[in-house]
Amino acid sequence: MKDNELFKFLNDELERQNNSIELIASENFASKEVRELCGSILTNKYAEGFPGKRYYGGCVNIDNIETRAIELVKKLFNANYACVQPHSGTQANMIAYYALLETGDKILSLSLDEGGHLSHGSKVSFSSKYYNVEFYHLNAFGRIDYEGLKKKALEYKPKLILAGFSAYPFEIDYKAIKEIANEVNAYFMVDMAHIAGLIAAKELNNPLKYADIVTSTTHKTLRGPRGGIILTNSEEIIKKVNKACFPALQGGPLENIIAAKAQCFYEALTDSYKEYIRNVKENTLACSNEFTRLGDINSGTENHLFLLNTIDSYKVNGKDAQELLEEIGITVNKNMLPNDKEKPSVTSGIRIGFAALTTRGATKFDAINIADIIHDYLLKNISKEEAKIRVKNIVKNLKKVEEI
Ligand code: DSN
Repeated sequence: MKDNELFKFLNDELERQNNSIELIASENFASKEVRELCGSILTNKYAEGFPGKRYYGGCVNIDNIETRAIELVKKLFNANYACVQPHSGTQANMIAYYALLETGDKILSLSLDEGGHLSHGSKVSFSSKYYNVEFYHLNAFGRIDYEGLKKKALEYKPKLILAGFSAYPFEIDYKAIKEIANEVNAYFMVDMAHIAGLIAAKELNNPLKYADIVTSTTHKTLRGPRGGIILTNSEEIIKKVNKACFPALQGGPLENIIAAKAQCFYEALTDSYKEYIRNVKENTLACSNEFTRLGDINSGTENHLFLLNTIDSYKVNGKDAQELLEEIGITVNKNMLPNDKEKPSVTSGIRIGFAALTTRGATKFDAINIADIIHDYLLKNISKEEAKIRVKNIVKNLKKVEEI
């Protein structure tokens, strides 16, 4: 029997997704096949353990599914070993730390307000409670200060150096960080959650060449179900990771989600996915360039996202910009800028990404048009009504979310 109230909310959300311009850089629209597997009968099965070593009977099909996911993700990222059970990106990071570190060990990472992630040592996260975290910084151009990172590493002697960010628009020099990690005898970990799709499509460098351990989500640019993965080329590390995953930190794996992960890895190996990722990059760059042409201050981009400084461009803080844009059907998130003077709940800018909208077929002309609408509306050059009409004119040509 259906809870009609609940299903009404589901339909409302479908309508919201179909009728708005989704620019949150960490979101995407999963394929019908991914969604079908998420909602499949696989959710019925307990399968604590790993393929061939389960604590329950009846796991023959589940073993085939999880093995398929492992094989596909290894092929996609050219990795020797994979764990596909982490429930999310934060869980994947927790499992990676637990596998490699002791409580109180030192981590060197980039702080949240410079583009890092909560689970990389923010004071409100478990990561700063169980580990000693020190941060490296960006330079005046908003890029990683590798010299500063090296200085910090030599002074601080971390056991793990972490790269991979949630609001960093540029390529990362993995080789440089690995050399620093080697000098201080630290593990080198990369959280590639945001850029996994670009790496899969070979549009950004693959960290597996240098990192000891790589974590990711599967639902951002990778366009799969919500979930996490861990990759490594070291047999010793994968053994520790699997033990940390189960039984230390997680219970029964979500095999419906693992099947959907396998489907997303399968999709990401296709030529059409590679073309999609090239379009994501092209759209993101076109939008950022248009803001620059209009005189609006933004970070520029080499991947699927960029930061727009709304306070200096329009005298509107990030929180207000997010709210104003939501009123006209454009969804973004407020985001700290490097050296932001505002609190995380206010911020001086927004983060813009094109992974989701490109899945719906948006072109670089749409991306340019969107920059123009945001510019005109936040500068109050046009009314709310006019902005809404311009948004609708873009949305009406996009693919329906349920048809992806
Ligand atoms: N919340 C994600 C993001 O928006 O980047 C990271 O976990």
